[in-house]
Amino acid sequence: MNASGCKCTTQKELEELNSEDCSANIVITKSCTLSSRTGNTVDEFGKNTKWFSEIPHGTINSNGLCNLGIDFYIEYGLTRNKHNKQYYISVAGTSLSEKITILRRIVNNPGCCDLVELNFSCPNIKQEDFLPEWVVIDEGLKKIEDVFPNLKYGVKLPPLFNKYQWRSMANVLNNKRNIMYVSCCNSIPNGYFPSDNGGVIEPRGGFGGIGGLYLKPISLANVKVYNKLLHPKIIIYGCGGVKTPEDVMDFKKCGAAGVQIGSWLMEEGSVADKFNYISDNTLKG
Ligand code: RRO
Repeated sequence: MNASGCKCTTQKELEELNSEDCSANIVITKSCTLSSRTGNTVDEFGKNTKWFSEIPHGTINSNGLCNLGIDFYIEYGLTRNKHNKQYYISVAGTSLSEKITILRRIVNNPGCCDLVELNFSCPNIKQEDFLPEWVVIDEGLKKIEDVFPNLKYGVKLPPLFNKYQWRSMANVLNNKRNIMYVSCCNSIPNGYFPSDNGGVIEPRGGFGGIGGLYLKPISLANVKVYNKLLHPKIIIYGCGGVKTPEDVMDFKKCGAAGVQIGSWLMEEGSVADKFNYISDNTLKG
């Protein structure tokens, strides 16, 4: 499947992923909010900004949750030609209460998606709190399971870096009833890469989420540890720097059931060709 945020915001992008000619078996949307927003893609004067850049071994972005709003992603899910593919809606919102409102719309439109992915780890919007990630996720998932006892979901996890953090997060996730999968990991927050004139991206002073090869060993470590710590019913997807069949194998060796392809989709070239190259050259199982 694609990683949420990469070539999955507009109807045209979703159609490409969802096309019969593309071997992605799951299509996931850009993380959405209740209403559409331009995020950091437009500055205060209405001019388009450079919010994404390739850097030597990966990417940096400060998209800021630019998306078409939940109603668009519901409508797309209800009207798309299924082509035997699953369709997941990634839900962010800018607060827990907004997440709940978005989820209510999803629940009120049965069949609009196969699963939701909850994104608690957007690196590019204003932090409302400074609590550890597992505390925020625990509070969020408890509330969501309370309000929607039958809603199954996946969670996009932030990259974590030591045993204490991993154990704390695993403990939170293992205590949830409706979690189906985790995706490891979202981009590394607040990287910076200089250009001749400030950073290579414009919003937030040039600071943004780092993806691609920089992320790969970090994601592999997260996948490997969670494979030990998480209840086996929780599927683990690897996400970070996947560009070759060997990358997929590396994630599988660490215990991933599948991968999400992110930064690579942002490079030149057809999204379908990239998925087809990976699936034609990767052993199944
Ligand atoms: O929109 C973004 O800036 C963004 C999001 Br929501 C996310 O989860 N990860 C990322 O790298 N960028």
